[in-house]
Amino acid sequence: MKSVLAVSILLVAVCSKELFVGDQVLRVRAKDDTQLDLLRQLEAMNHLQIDFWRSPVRSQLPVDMRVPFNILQQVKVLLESSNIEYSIMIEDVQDLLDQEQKEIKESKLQERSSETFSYSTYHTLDEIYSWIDSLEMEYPKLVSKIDLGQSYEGRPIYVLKFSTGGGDNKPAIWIDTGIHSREWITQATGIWTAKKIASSYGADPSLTSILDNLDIFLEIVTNPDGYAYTHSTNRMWRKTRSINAGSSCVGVDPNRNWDAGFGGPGSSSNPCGETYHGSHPHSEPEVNAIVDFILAHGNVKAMLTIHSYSQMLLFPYGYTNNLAADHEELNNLAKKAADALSSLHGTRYTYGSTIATIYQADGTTTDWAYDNGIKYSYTFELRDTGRYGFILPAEQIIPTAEETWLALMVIMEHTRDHPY
Ligand code: BHK
Ligand code: ZN
Repeated sequence: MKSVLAVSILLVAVCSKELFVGDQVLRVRAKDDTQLDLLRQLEAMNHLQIDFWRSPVRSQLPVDMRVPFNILQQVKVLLESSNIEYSIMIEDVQDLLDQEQKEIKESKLQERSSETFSYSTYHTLDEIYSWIDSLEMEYPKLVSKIDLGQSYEGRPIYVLKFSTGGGDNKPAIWIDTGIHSREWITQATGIWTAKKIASSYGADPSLTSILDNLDIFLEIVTNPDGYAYTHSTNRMWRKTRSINAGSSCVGVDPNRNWDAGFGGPGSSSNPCGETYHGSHPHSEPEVNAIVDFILAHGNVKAMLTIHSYSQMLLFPYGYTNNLAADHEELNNLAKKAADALSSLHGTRYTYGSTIATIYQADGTTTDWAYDNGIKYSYTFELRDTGRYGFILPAEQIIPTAEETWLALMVIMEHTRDHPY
């Protein structure tokens, strides 16, 4: 009996998941700078554990905050007494997560009985990694898996290469999903997109001509440690899982860790912050692996990094108000891509430079790519605009991936037709 007890205590210690019972996501609108300042102060109080899904940056933009149950009443009283308007976007975060898990279990049963892989459910890291192997086996002439090295915790980092041959330095398009681990719709979209690319070659004339001229690299799980952690322990984990010297807070924001305006005001210097930039540029092995790969490749023409949520298409710059030299072209292409995307299900995207459209953000993927000569450099923020936020129901995976594909195709076609 004693050992049974010991084992169960151990299991609880090892496997216990963070619960979000009674947590709510509040949508807040600051009417002026005073109200904005108050929200900013709340964000700076890391110990409160308020999770800002969308940060307070300017008074017009909505702020989404997941407020832990234990301080919910105080936060509401504070907002009300400061005349700050809010609405409840998610009544109970844990309810949504329970539904998500229930749906995953049901899909697993389905997958087992039909011996098929479901594109309309969320998968674990191990499932994605075995699926990658099966894709490579199904399309051996077109698809190969590249090992980019190891994550901080020692997990392999894989990139899929789609190539019709022509040497190692054929012009290329880079796509990554899941650099922020909790943005589950993005890894799921990455899986669907990989299958779409593989199955469209020779069937879809436009994709065929893209692949005849360019290689495509697709990294589906760009933050494997974080992704594993969202399944095992904390569904809301965004950052990497590296240990920070001198702090008990874990992780670096991999979208603030790039060597482009690194460490400026559009990132946090506090290891406990959700936008912590890390100790130095490319400190995170997950970022450094991509940097090394892309610089060694030397002929990447487009870099598309996929996040959620907000329904936006963003391009440089994030770290400066200076317009990119190619601002006009990037803006026109963004409009074309957003129009194509909305043509399928009516999903509306806003687009523009990062700093003008959301906020100053330093050390981002998109700015690094652009400053390193990759002209077609975009960040996607997929569905939705906050109804479900990071907990997007799985029934939206395929519609999201389908509409995103139309925008990706517009950008890839333009890249093909505008060699530089
Ligand atoms: C997008 C593009 C470039 C810089 C920042 C962003 C917003 C993104 C972020 O890194 O803060 C928001 C986010 O993850 C949620 O997807
Ligand atoms: Zn993100």
